[in-house]
Amino acid sequence: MTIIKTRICDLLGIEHPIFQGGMAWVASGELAGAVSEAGGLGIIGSGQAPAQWLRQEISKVKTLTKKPFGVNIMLMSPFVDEVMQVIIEERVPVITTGAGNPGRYLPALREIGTKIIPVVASVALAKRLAKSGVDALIAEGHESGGHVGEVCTMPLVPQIVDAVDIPVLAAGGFFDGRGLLAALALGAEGIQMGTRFMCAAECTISPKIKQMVLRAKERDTAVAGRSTGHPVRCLENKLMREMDQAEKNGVPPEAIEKLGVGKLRLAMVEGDTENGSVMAGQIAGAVKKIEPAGEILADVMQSAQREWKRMQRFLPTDKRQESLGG
Ligand code: TUI
Repeated sequence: MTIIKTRICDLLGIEHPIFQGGMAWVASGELAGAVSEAGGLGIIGSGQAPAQWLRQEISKVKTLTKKPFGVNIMLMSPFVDEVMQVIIEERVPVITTGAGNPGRYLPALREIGTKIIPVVASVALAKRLAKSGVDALIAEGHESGGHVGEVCTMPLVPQIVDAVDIPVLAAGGFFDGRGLLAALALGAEGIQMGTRFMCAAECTISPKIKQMVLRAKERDTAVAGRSTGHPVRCLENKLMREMDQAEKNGVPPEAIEKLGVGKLRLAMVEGDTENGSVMAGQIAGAVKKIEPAGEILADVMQSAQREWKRMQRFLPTDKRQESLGG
């Protein structure tokens, strides 16, 4: 059994330092429960869903596992206050946040002992949040799916690691144990994967979207909506071409924003691969099969072991330490 223990494992009481991204309209209780039960951190993506939906998904997770799990709060959601209320009532052990600054919610969460792990895309916000007492950070690079910052994972992670004292996880472009070891080498203490978990057997999205991810190559994503101030990375399709054309034609940002409304649900739930917003990261090209979440986690850990062993070849024989096992 491959063992990699970081401060994240101790902080949260999880076996492997691997988070499943809290993807809106993708990461339901079923997926989160399976990931947590297998030793990672499963995260429900609350997106723009109302509080009632979240309450139901939290109870689903609680039937699937007794282990820690998380909820992602999308800070642009109109329901963010009521979602926060549910998190407090249900005493959710871990929250991650995205698409904004969670500053004003920190005191209430700290009071109930919830671990707070914001997703950040810049050193400036990482520093500000570390000062305000969050437990860890996720540094998310431009390779990621969905709402993205400008800086790629490789330069972002070490700069955030150097700027703060709390544990940092890396997100954006991760798929297997090679990436996990690379993230550790950059100073991170774990990784978050989204795109690979879209193709987990327990993931409840439309099978048509899973097939689209399985067919995707490394150049098949693009970023749209830069003029709106919150660009999103998706697989190329008709909607993406329309948004691109609208931006080139100088259509005002509010109108471009409108083109995207309701389109994430249209893709993930209805399975509309052409008119929906198929948010996915550049690593989509590496995802080749649908498999249970537990097998994804096992594969990441086993491939980390293989890669660790391979890298030992760069050392003189008497300096080799070939096993990550315990
Ligand atoms: O949040 C994400 N990824 C997302 S959210 C989402 S749902 C959505 N739907 C329509 C439009 C926009 C989003 C899909 N994917 N990742 C975490 C993340 N947060 N990446 C970047 C950021 C971020 C960006 C700016 C965090 C903070 C920030 O600055 C806010 C501030 O006030 O400084």
